[in-house]
Amino acid sequence: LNPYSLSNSPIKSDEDWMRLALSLAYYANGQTGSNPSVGAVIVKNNKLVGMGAHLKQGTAHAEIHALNMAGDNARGATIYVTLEPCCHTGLTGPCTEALIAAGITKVVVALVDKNPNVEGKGILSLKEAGIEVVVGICHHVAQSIHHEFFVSQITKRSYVILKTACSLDGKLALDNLESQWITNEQARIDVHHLRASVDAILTGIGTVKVDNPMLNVRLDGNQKQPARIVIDRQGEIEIETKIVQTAHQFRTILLGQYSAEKKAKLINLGCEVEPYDSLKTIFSWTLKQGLMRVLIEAGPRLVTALLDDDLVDEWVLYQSPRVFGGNQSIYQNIKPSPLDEIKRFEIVNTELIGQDIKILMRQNRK
Ligand code: AOF
Ligand code: ZN
Repeated sequence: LNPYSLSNSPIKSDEDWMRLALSLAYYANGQTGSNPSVGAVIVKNNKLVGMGAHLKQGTAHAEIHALNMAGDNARGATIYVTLEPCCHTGLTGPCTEALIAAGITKVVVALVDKNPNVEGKGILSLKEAGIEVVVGICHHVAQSIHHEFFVSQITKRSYVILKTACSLDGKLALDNLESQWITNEQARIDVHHLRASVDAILTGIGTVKVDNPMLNVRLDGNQKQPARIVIDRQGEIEIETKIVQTAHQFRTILLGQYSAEKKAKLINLGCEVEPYDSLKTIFSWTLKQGLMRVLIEAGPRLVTALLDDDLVDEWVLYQSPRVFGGNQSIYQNIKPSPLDEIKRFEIVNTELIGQDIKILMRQNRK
């Protein structure tokens, strides 16, 4: 959802300025680890005097960049921010104090921050300093840009995106495992765009054994590669697999128990080795690692376990209009639900990619 739209009036409204802040946030989305890619714009006498975006976790927040650009012009000016300014010290200091010190007189915010360290307290401290605060301008667009951040603040773990590709009858392959590709070439390119938008891709040892995948992004001009995570509880991964052999090139995390000798070999090849505890703990660990969006590309066992544990926040389903027959289902036996607890996703978008259908779905977590 690109918020950018041109205003044709020389007198800009609060919505116009907020849309500019949202554009900055939109274009920095996906590069800020577990932080939101906040955008900020400073305006004085209907003139743009400063702007900024949070570009990378651990570096300055959007407001600070905008204040630095505005300099003395910040005194008596209005700032438009896509998210409530923070009032705590995390990896950086509180933005509220910087805004107060710079003499900002009005703060327009799209959304209240869901981070429990902030959540309304930023707005309160601005008001206490005599600053006028307006909340809720363009909040729908802001919600969509900061969606993954908000969900991860509620669940206290990474935002989990499940990707599945199957035939009409829910199969991932023919019984003789002959068809390597379920979906068409265009849909496969689409998956690379999906990969490029996440911080990590997680799979199970079963998939590594069967497919020997690279799990990287193969698109022209792509700079950012997601980390690759393999659940390998019994420490079975073979040294010769592509994932291990390319661990120096792409961040690779193996979760499992290994003999001291094998562990040393894996680390020497560039792998990180961590113990496996449970699916839930993996995703709280990944969030702490700054891996906010985790994409799951895995086989029936892991897919089923994720659904059973209600860990799927978003589901991207590619379906080919062919009937494979046989037994290679993309699920195992998912736990039966009582009628009133049936898991339900909201369809956000459907798209025809060649002759495959792509359905984007989300859980409604509030
Ligand atoms: C803002 N402006 O541009 C961002 C905010 O560890 P820190 O210091 O970077 O703080 C991260 C938290 O700050 C993050 O969880 C969220 O609540 C807020 N992000 N706040 O005022 C910004 N990126
Ligand atoms: Zn801040």
